Amino acid sequence: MTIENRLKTSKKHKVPALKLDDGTVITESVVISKYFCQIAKEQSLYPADALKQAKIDEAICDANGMKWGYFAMTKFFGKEPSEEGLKEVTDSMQALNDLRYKAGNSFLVGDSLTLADLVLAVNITMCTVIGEYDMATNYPNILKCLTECQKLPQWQAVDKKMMDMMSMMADAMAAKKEAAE
Ligand SMILES: N[C@@H](CCC(=O)N[C@@H](CS)C(=O)NCC(=O)O)C(=O)O
Repeated sequence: MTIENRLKTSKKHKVPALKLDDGTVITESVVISKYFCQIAKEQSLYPADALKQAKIDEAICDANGMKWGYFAMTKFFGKEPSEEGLKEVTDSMQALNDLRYKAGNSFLVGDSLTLADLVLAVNITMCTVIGEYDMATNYPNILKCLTECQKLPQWQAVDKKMMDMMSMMADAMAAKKEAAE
C-alpha cells in the first residue's frame, strides 16, 4: 500500500489518499489513521472497544471544531486578515478550552495520548506555526496536547518536514503580495 501525494489518486482530488495493493483507495486523514490502527492492532491510540472508540471519535469532532482555517486562508490564499476572522478562531479555542481542558488534563480522552490528540495537535500547529498565534500565552491548556505529541519520535520525524514546507509556502505568498503592492 502507498500514501499517495497526487491529487488525482482519489475521486475527491484531495490528499492524503491511501492506495491499497488491490487498487482500493481510502481518503480522509482520520479514516486512514483509524485503518492503520486497526491493521497494526494499535490499541493505545484507538482501542478496539466500541465505547472507547466513541469517546475518541467525539473528541475528534470537538478538536475539529477549532477553526484554524483562517490562518491558512490569510497566509496562503490571500484572504485579508480581520478582527472578525481572528475572533472566530479565538472563540472556537475558548469553546474547546472550556469543553475539554477545564480539569487541567493533558489529554483529550483519559490519561494517555489517543488519535484525538494527534488530530488536535495537527490543527494546533496550523495556528502556532502558520498563523504565528501565541497559544502558549492565550491557551496553554490546549497547547499541552501539542507538547505531548512533540515528545514522540514518530511526530518529530514528519513534523519538521511538514512545517518547513508550510513556512516556505507562507513566505512565498507574502513575497507575492509584497511584489503586487
Ligand atoms: N478532510 C480531508 C481534507 C483533505 C484536504 O482538504 N486536503 C487538502 C490538502 S491539506 C487538499 O488536497 N487540497 C487540494 C485541493 O483542494 O485542490 C482530510 O482530512 O483528509
